Amino acid sequence: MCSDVLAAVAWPYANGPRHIGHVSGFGVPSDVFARYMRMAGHNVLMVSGSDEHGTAIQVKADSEGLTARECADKYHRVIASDLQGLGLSYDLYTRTTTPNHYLVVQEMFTALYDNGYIVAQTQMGAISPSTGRTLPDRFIEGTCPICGYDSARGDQCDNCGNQLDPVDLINPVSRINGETPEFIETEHFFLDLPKVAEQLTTWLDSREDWRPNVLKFSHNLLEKIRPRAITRDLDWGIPVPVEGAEGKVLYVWFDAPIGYISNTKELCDSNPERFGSWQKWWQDPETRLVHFIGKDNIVFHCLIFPTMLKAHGGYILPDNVPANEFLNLEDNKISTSKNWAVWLHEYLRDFEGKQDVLRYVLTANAPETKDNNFTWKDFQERNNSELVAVYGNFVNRALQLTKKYWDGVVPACGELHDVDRQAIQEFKDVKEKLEAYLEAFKFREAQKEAMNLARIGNKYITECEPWKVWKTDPKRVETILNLSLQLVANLSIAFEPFLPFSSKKLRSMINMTEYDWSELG
Ligand code: B3M
Ligand code: ZN
Repeated sequence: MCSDVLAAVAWPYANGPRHIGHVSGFGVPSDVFARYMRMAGHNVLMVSGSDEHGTAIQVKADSEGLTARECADKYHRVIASDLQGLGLSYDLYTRTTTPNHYLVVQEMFTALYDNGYIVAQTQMGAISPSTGRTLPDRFIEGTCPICGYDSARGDQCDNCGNQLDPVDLINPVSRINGETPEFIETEHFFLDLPKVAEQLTTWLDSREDWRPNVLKFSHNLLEKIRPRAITRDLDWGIPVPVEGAEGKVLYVWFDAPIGYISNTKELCDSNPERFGSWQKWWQDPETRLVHFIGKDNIVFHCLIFPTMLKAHGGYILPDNVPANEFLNLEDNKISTSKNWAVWLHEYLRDFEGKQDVLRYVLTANAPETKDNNFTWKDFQERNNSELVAVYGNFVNRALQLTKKYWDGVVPACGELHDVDRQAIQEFKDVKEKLEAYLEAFKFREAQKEAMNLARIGNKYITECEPWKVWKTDPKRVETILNLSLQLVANLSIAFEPFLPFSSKKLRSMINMTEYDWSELG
């Protein structure tokens, strides 16, 4: 049955280029899913954009001597072009600095405020004793009181994922000049998360097909949920639409997830005939909303944003949030500050035309259930012994043999032998597994099955030995090559979600125009 599927993919901060850790967490899996769903006949929107507010951008801008806006402009361009370069098939990749986004966010705030889910409260905020500047979120760092991680931030610990307040940090220091902040009472607007907690618990309890680690993490956080400040004393951000709140902006994590809605609105308003109304995507209970994120974003997508959607009323909640764990590089944590990363723009420059190899390796090592590792040795091995020796070899054999014996024309299929029937049956079994894995967000396993199709093809050609049969029974070779070429066509379909560049090439080699998933088999 055809359904509406909204793939809502995490919005990268426009504070620098992206690395393989990011694209393994949210990028490649979201694209595998969206491409598969489109081919399976669903109505798919894949939306995202650059996250341009917040202290992540301000800190970077300060370090480069830019304004926050200049910094956001600069990295939005880099990120958008890199993600597109890797073949991520967004319907719209926008940004959070558009007037449309400001409007949608302010409307959401006002609705939540009017509905009684936003309340004013005082909290202890950090300020710099030497400059008087406020030091929210990423402007201060310290030791996490929960897990002991020494680079926890004023709003969240990236190691254990817990939400923090600046005053919670042990040994807090300013990232601007290393001084110890002072704490003063400040008034802010808080999102009343406990008010919706019971509903969220019931909702999470009903999500039996979610990844266990995502559910466990969300339930744990929900147990200790408290109101969270959603405004900041900063000048970079979306102004708080309340009289008397001049000088305050909305917390970046309040505005960014609303980007999923404002993006959809921008897209639908630009072409309603093609995309329909934005309400259809957000207010119809039949729509499947799926978020693709890294595990450090779970709290925002499984608790805070759903709270906002509930508090507003009329919106659907995510159908699934298949969050990924982290990817390490050569057994060490990827680190921007230590420049320990494979940067996407460098990969795309140094391995021109080899996007699919990176996509393949990232899916093969996807951190779906636990942290995983990227190594260059593994990259080389998977390229040589899987992509070249299995996939490439099979395609090459099937096409070369057809060229040799039939001058490149697809021969007719004659009577089937046992070996043919067996290959067809094996193929069907693998196809079923492949689909089941894709539906269940198990992309590593799915990709393994797609590669098994090429293995079936290699085994089939080796067993049939068309080069020997040719001498005695050329008619039989027609059938062997016909089936081999059908397998090649199927490979191009099965691999389209994973290796879209190669699949396209393959299609042009065999002159194939249709490539719906229903053609597979
Ligand atoms: N920009 C966090 C991150 O890049 C954040 C995601 C927003 S999703 C709405 O990790
Ligand atoms: Zn922690």
